[in-house]
Amino acid sequence: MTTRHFIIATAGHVDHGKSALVKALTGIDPDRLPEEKKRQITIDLGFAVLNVTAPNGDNIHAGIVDVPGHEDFVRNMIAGIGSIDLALFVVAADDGWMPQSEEHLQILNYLGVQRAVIALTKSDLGHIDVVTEQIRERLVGTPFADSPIIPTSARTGMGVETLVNALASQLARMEPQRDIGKPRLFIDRVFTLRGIGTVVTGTLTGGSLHRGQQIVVYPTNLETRIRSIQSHRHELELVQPGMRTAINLPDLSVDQIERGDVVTVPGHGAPTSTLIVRLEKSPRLKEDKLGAQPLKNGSSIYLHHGASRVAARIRFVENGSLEAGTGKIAYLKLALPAFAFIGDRFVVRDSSERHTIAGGIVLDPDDNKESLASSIAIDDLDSLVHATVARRGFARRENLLSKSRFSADEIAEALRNLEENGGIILCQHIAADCEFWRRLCAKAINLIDATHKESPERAGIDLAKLSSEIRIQEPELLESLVADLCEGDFVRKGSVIARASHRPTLPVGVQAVEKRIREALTEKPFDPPSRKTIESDPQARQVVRFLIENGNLTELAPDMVLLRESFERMKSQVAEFISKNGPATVSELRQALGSSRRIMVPLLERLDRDGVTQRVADKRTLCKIRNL
Ligand SMILES: Nc1nc2c(ncn2[C@@H]2O[C@H](COP(=O)(O)OP(=O)(O)OP(=O)(O)O)[C@@H](O)[C@H]2O)c(=O)[nH]1
Ligand SMILES: [Mg+2]
Repeated sequence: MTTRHFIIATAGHVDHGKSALVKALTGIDPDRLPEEKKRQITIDLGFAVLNVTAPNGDNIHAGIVDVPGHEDFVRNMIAGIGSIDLALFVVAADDGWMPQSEEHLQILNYLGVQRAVIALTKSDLGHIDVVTEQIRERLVGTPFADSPIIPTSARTGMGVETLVNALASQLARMEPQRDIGKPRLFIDRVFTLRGIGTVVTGTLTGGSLHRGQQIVVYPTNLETRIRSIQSHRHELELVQPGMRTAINLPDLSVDQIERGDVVTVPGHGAPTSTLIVRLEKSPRLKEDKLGAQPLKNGSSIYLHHGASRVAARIRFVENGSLEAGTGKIAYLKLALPAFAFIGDRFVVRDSSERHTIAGGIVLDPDDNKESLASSIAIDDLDSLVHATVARRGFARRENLLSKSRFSADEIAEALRNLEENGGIILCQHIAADCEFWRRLCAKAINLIDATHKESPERAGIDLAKLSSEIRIQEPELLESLVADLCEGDFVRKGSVIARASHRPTLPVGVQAVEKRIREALTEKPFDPPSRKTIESDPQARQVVRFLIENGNLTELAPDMVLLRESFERMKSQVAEFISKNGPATVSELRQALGSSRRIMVPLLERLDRDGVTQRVADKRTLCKIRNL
């Protein structure tokens, strides 16, 4: 027998009997604050748990979040319903549809809640038929249009069992929240327990968390370890998506964390302060109602995302304002960074926090201007992946769409699909749009060929030059490009890439220059003139470089070159001298070889590096194992 986890949240106007109903369902009074008891009103979120058996025999474990209905506490209400599966929508039979019935319904719609069970509470006080009809009418056109409406009374117990069955049959038809390996716990409570320390609670989504796990709290970026985990007071090793979760973070103090912060695991990107979103204003907002006025460009608002509430400013991509019943793409500039994923839904309230004025969905939490150009199909993973890769032509595979509601495996599979269909190419750490890649390769090939033509004496083009010429800034992109070219007709030699068929040759007509250089270096082979002297003109410079690249000359220092034979001879003479006479100074070796200090110092340094000689005080000895 399996246990499936879900989260239910209440919703509905103040005093309509939400908390009393939760108590009737679960035996738990969700109003826990003294102030709530005194005023007989819910102020902040309350919690309870309901275990039911699905028609197929499965255990269903439902965490219940009881929200306040009073208009002053809508902010708390939204914090509680960020990641719920089912709404327990409450309307009192003696009062009917009221302003927060409407506001809560719109909030649930903005957040994309698809299922509800409607409880017609206080049915002992009458008007069941009239109010049922009124509710049906109000639900037309919403996802709850066909939701069951169950008359209940917390006072007499009427309908409570029917309600439990209705909740069970709704949940039985639902899939538990997905585990995509990207846990996010939007913190809705922070407190400290004596002897235990800081505890945070929230509804877990996106992935599991386990005891001892390394986590990070955003936006503060505090890293710590989970000491212990509870769900509804039970100590657990592991919590899964869709579970009410309390975790003990003893290394953090309560004042380092607040409601709205997010617990997640490192490696899935960072919070950001500009979101690209699609804003929607409910068609239900009638002109005569407050909060119905068109939302103006530049408005200051409050964004409710997860359990957080953050001040933000709206900038529409195309000017104008947002009318009820329409949607628009906008930037949201946040006062504090949010850890939002593509596809996250949110609610917008006005700056005085009196009205819910809009809602929406995150299209791009990373403020890529290119995201605005196309209409982004964020629910279709293949299109989303292709659009993300095509945006800049390429993307690193590793962190592609890390802030999305898809798992790393699903994203990798989408990449493979797209590669098979010829939409993108995958090369090492990079995924690239085919057209972009074709052009990039063509540019690189042109450049390599041009270099071979202009400088046939050179081994090829330096990779640093190649990347700056074709404006590649990311080392991974260059690596992948080189790897791809080298699969074909190109080879990499150290920091140079060339056509495999390329053989460096000096241009005809410079043989005389080469001869002159060789003569200059042969005259006094162990004490040749400086490179500057030899490279008297551009042609000579070209020849010297060619001879170095082809191993005919040895570069001792930037301004010092020797014929390779001279270098080899000097090396063996140094070794011979020391083995015959013991450790020798620079000056002794200089005299013995008939060289100069100018040459001898860099020569010996080179021999030290090559493991031939070793410096001991001011003398050179031979290395035990010599690289002769
Ligand atoms: N007659 C009758 N009274 C009820 C019933 N359910 C709740 N009440 C009463 O209605 C009042 C409000 O109930 P609550 O459960 O606190 O209402 P609420 O919706 O949680 O209120 P807020 O959380 O403040 O929005 C209390 O005095 C309850 O005793 C019911 O089924 N019948
Ligand atoms: Mg209440």
